[in-house]
Amino acid sequence: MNTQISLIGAPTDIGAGMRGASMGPEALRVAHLTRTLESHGLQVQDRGNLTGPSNPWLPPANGYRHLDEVVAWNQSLHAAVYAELQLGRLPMVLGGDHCLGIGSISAVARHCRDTGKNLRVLWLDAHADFNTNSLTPSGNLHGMPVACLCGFGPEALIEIGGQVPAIHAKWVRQIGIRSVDQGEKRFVHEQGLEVFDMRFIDEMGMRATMEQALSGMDDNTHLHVSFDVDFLDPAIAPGVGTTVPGGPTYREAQLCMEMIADTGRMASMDVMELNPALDERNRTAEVAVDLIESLFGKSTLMRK
Ligand code: 4U7
Ligand code: MN
Ligand code: MN
Ligand code: MN
Repeated sequence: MNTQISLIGAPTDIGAGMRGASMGPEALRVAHLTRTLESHGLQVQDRGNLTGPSNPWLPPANGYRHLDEVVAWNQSLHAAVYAELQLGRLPMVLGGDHCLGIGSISAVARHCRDTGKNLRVLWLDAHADFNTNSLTPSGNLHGMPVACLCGFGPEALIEIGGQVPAIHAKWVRQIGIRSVDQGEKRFVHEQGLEVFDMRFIDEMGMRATMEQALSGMDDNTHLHVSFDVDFLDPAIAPGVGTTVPGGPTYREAQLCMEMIADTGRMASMDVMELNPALDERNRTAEVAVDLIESLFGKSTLMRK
């Protein structure tokens, strides 16, 4: 795995239904993200925070809240992530709400086209994030990034990566899903997204789930992990705006991250939706850093 990590802060809650995810990047830093990664021999460059429009807190227009502002943040993030990939580094986006997955993953997809890599996206989330302006119950764009990346969304967002669609549904594996809206559910099936929902994890266990979700990759695969912190059970991760009960436990989440690390194929990632305004003494940020540590190969005993 690439040991050169670039942290990119994207401090905005422009796509969310609740304010506060804009403080996510700093909370992860306060939870010692850099020092923790460095303790595992990784070389970390913190690129600081991107800037962009503030949150005007307006109602939806044409089914989208804050579309222009969401476009601006994602264009800027796209450029930042793409630049790090071109430098041969592993970009780690510190969100920020999950609408930023559009800028991040469109950059990864563009880089994969440049280099002839096969892209695999692991979407760790309680939600499918596959709404469109006609399906969304909220107008919040953090519920639409996967659809936008697959080419369903407003022109200004779907074309950020220079090619529409930026990715194909069959490149995506979603894990931990337990809250999908009615119309969104139908659309997920129609488009053939591969979803390992909580029912699947309950029945098969995290090990078999991850074996399936990670199967079919090879030396030419670029693995992108988009980690929405609300993937985790609220008992261990209360600091998110959209908690859904019944998520992975601490041990299940650790195993999930360890199995991703074992592939050695992760080449970019996002940490999204952490909301320090709703957290308890930064404990959700600390759990997130713990899990990120496992994603980079920390395990209890030496395995190599
Ligand atoms: B997140 C929701 F209606 N589906 O679209 C919506 F339940 O990035 C929630 O996964 C979206 O946290 C959650 O507003 C987006 C809602
Ligand atoms: Mn999400
Ligand atoms: Mn979510
Ligand atoms: Mn959320």
